[in-house]
Amino acid sequence: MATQVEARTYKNYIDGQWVDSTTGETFPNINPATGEVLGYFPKSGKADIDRAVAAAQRAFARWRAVPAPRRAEILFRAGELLVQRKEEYARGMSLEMGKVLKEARGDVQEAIDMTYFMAGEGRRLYGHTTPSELPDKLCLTFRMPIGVVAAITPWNFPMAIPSWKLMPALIAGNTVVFKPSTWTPQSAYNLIAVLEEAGLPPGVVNLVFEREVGVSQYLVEHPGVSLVSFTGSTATGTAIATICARQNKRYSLELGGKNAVIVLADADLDLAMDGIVWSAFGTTGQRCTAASRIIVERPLVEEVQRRLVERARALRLGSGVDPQTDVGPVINEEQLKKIRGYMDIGRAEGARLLCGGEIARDGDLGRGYFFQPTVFADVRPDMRIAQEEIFGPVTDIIPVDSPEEAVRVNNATPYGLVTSVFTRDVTKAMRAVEGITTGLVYVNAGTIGAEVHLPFGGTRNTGNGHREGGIGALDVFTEWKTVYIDYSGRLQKAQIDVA
Ligand code: UN1
Repeated sequence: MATQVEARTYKNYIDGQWVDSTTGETFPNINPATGEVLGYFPKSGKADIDRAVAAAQRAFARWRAVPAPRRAEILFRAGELLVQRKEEYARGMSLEMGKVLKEARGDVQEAIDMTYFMAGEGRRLYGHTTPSELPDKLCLTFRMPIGVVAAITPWNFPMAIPSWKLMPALIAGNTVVFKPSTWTPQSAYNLIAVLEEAGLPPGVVNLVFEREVGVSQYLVEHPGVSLVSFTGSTATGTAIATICARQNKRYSLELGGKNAVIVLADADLDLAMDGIVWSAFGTTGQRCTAASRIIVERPLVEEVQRRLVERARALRLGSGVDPQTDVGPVINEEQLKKIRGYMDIGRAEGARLLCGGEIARDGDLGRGYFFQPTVFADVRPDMRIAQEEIFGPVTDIIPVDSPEEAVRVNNATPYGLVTSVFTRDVTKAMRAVEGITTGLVYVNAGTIGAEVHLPFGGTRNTGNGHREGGIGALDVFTEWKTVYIDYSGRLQKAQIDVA
């Protein structure tokens, strides 16, 4: 029998020190597959936020003065440490979050990719030089850091999403107060431990765990915070935007999705089915990129339904660290209940449940939060199950009569993150790409699979128009300084001295 290791108690990281929270209280980190306690993390209060923000403010003056290529060296070292510890960190993530090990490795890999990518930016951070309208005058731009960034992140990508915020913030010379989801604190701890070990100076990144919404709100409202970067629900994002707007504070939001796979009548169905299964049930549907709508041209509807039910029923539920598992648990009881609630909503709206629909309780599954992979058929585009983000292993089949209708239905939700389209016809593919109004489009691939060096984000309620990833991420974490240098020796007036 395996010996039960006593769960360790972790600390906040403020001003380069691992410290207890001022409340003295902790919360347990729970394995959603088994209910086992993996560790205890501090419950922080407003005083901890004050200390973290003050440390970040002090560090800002020093950090912004470090040349960006030097800042990059620290990020490169952090990337190397993540490579060395990929397996250990992936396992820890799988235990606390539930995603299967190979996906947890992908999550750590995404953080590695982002760390190296942004480290590379340390020797670029390009601005512009451009001619002046006047002689003997030089015009150029520099990127400036903004100040203290509050990074508030969700549990579904416990290391990748924090890296999307921290790495561009840091390379640009900002300092950070990081408030990770309390459902996945271990991965946040691991990421910060690596940055510390890589040589990040005290105060540049501060990590505060908390469980009270009021404490997060206090961080958002804190006058010492200049930018809030948030990934999570649209409701919380809107609340953050409202606070920030009142304070004229910068904010960047990455919110929900109601993504679709479009299957046109000429699609390679074997390929499409692989894409659908991965996109609908990968990460137990808990991705903002998950495909919770399958929009199918009518001639293929019966066949897609039949194959999808067969594939969904064959998926093995279990702990993410078990190599036999295809689909892990959902994160917690609240999510489980929310997903369960959508079953009644879907049925009441007239959708037909083809498979799943229940909390899974067989054997050991009863110890955790498992939901059966679920497929609804006969779904109309305006049903709530086709409009609202469910964030679980649930997908809808929506029949349509033409590629044009498929694109119209795809675009008609409050969200706009990802669409994928399966077709063998390049003209149909390009027409769809043109007509689709989501921030990401895939042709002949699922809705999952964004790479860090390209812009990531969505239209409509999916965000506020910003993009993470790619060099565009730097636009969120920097402001432009435009400099005019006049070496004419006389006072030249733009727009006036035109003749
Ligand atoms: C998210 O679901 O919040 O493309 C991020 C993907 C991943 C990122 C997902 N690379 O699904």
